[in-house]
Amino acid sequence: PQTIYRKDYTPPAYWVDTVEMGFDLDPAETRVATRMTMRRNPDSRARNLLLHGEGLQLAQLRVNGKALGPRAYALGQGTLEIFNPPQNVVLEIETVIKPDQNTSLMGLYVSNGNFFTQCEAEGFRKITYFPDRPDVMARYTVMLRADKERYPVLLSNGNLIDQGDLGDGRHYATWEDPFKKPSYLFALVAGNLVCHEETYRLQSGREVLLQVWVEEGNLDKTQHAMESLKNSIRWDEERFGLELDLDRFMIVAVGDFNMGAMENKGLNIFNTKYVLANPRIATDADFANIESVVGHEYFHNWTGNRVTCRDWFQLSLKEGLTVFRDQEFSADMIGTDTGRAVKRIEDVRVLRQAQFPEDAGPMAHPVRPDSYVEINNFYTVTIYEKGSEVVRMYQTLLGKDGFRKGMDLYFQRHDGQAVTCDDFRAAMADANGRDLTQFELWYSQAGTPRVKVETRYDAIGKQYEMTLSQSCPPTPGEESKQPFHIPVAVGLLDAAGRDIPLRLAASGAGPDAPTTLVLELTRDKQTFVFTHVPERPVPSVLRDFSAPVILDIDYADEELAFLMAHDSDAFNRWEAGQRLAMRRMLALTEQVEADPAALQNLDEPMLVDSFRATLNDEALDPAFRELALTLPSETIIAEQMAVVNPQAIHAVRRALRRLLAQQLRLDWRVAYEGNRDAGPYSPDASAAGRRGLKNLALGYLAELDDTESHLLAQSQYDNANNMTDRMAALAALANGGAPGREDALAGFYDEFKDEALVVDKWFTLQAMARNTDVAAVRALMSHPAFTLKNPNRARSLIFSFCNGNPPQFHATDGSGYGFWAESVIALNRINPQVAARLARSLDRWRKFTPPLRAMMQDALRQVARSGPLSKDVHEVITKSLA
Ligand code: LEU
Repeated sequence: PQTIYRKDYTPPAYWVDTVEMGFDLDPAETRVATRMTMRRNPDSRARNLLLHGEGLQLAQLRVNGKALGPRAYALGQGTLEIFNPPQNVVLEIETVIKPDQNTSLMGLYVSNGNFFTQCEAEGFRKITYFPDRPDVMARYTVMLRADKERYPVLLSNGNLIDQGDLGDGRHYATWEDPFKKPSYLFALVAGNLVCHEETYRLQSGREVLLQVWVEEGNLDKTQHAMESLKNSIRWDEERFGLELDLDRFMIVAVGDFNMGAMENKGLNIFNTKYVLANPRIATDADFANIESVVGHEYFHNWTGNRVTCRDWFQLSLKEGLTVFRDQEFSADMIGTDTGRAVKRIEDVRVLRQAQFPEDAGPMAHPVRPDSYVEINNFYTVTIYEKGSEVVRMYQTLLGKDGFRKGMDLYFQRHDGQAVTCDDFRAAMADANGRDLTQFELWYSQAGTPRVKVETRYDAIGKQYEMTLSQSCPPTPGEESKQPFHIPVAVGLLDAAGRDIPLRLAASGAGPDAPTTLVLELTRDKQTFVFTHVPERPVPSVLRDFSAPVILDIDYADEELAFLMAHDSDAFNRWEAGQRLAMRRMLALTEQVEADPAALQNLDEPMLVDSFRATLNDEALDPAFRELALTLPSETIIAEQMAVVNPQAIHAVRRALRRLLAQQLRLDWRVAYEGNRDAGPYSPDASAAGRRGLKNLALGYLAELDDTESHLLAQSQYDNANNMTDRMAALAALANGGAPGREDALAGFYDEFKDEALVVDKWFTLQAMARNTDVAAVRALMSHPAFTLKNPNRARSLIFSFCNGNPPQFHATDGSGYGFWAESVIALNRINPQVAARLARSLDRWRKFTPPLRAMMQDALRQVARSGPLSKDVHEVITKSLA
């Protein structure tokens, strides 16, 4: 497979102005007739017209009305090249495709008898030959023809301009998208669907039609998605002055989908997981995810669709920015300060859990990559979540108003264009009169920077010096790094825990000194001097996680406990507790590795006391307490270690959880009882926070695996009026030896066997349960409800096991790795994109203890040798082994 480089970008030889398409939809054989008007691009030196196409049968090819002779064009590997066409071209192409054999779920495919498309990044080429690149933008008119009874609903982008009967039991619908768009935003849906529709009045007074389309029987699960959509529309008007530009906006849910959702113009297509919800089937986390994904796709309408990417190296231009927007949206929906902090903590947890490891592993890449083999492999946490952090740093550096000015200028300059990350940065810089040249390194250098903090207090001069230095480890292809432009938000606490007003030596002392200052670290090492500091302070550094870096700072245990109790920055309060717990867990892991009996008389008074204080602090939001009382995950602990022994990490974390359960038993009980809600279910943040804390308490108590905890879990399971409480209770039962375990699992399946998303949960819960080993996973794979073909189902069992059950996946006999290799190989034949995601579960193999490392390497080699691999899997495995 060929590597594509960013530096090789050249503009297309031809622009496309209009595209007219006619689909004769049939699952076995669909005919696609396409007519495009094209004109030569004066800025290109290429003579030939290059189109992309994959897996197509070419039935017709005409240029300006004339069929092309065999020497006028060439069909290559995934391409169709037309030699020396005239200045203006009307290209007519007819292709034949087989949607019901398409298991890749890219291009046109069938799911449960209905037709759907997925074209980002390069799926349109599986429908017809086309210059399938995001800088080619055209106006589309699409006519769908299909059997009326089987496919009563026919949808595409934009506005419905015509529909009617074709007489022969078939009907048609014609859609016109008034906006020009790249091919990756094309979509069609055809089938037997029903919709929840509402009209909505925009701030301007214009009325728009909103629709959420689902399969029959799911209408009672659409309310939350609809509310989320209306909230998104309002939020984008208020926060960014961006209005919905269409008269109709549709969301369609599909059960077979590779990713979360897709922002096709006016016709968003969603994984059912991010649409369908009611209290019976969805958890608080599902409700929150739906809100954020609906927001994400809606916000793409401006950041992605109206202004799109010049090429796929710029993917983060739209994704990082849109994740930032959806994160801000979710935070604003909660509204309170702690609510915002809770959201921030959750987002940072994701970053540390998934992106930091990626940035330190074989697939590390910059937010704007320089090369790729398969673009699908670059829909990563780096592009999305780190990309969002990069966008957030503009806001931290420029302020909320400055950021808004930058956004306004970005749209003023680039509406209707396909642009680059540099264009975005230029808009931010120019709108604020700032030089953001060095900031570019966040886009071009991979790896997580480390920032080291050293301090000195001068009691006589009342000065406090803070020296910040930065470094960044090498990543594949980048040996040494230049210093980043890092915003470091800092506060100083006095002995009573109050914020000290901050004055920097360089700037004159104003009357109202702020209590948080953003220091700009731009060199390897810089010293900042605070004046008028009356006593030796405790520093609170990187408040609200102001940059995606690892902070090295030497705190005494007492200082961490102090920050946990007093920091006015809720993020750093949480962070202090995590640091304290991490420090203890790393020390204990080392001890266990030296002496397996080390955990026998475990006593951790400092940690237990600080947890008790947090747990019982009624002034703290329950949602915040839940996060503060959750120990860092095994993956996050592993990332801190030079050599990873998953069994030791698991043993330590588990022992600490048991210890906290034993020593705080009554406190957990009180928290459990105190956060029970009798009334009807509501997914709002405050109710969800109470449930979260209550269920955390249940989880800790379940560590005791005694009759009392079994009864508690069983009674919650039996009496729950919502899925959040049911799942928490079922997990508590499934992880231990409760007598009701098997009955509960069987009963749960029986009750929900017709709800695919709940069956997914059932598989996931078992995949992650403590005693589920590879043999148990294999047994679950032979359950009639299991299939590799449905991505959600494959993820629910296989991914959950490989990524979410470290002690079993890393079983010392290597069985987990053998299972992983088989699964990657099997999925590779069905769905390369999904297979390549799973292939990444061994990314960090070099970090493990030598026996595991060797077995992981074998498993990787086994996949490498297994026969023809998709580009997707090949790239991941090759880079892993390199
Ligand atoms: N653009 C989509 C998103 O919103 C991803 C696509 C590949 C389905 O993240």
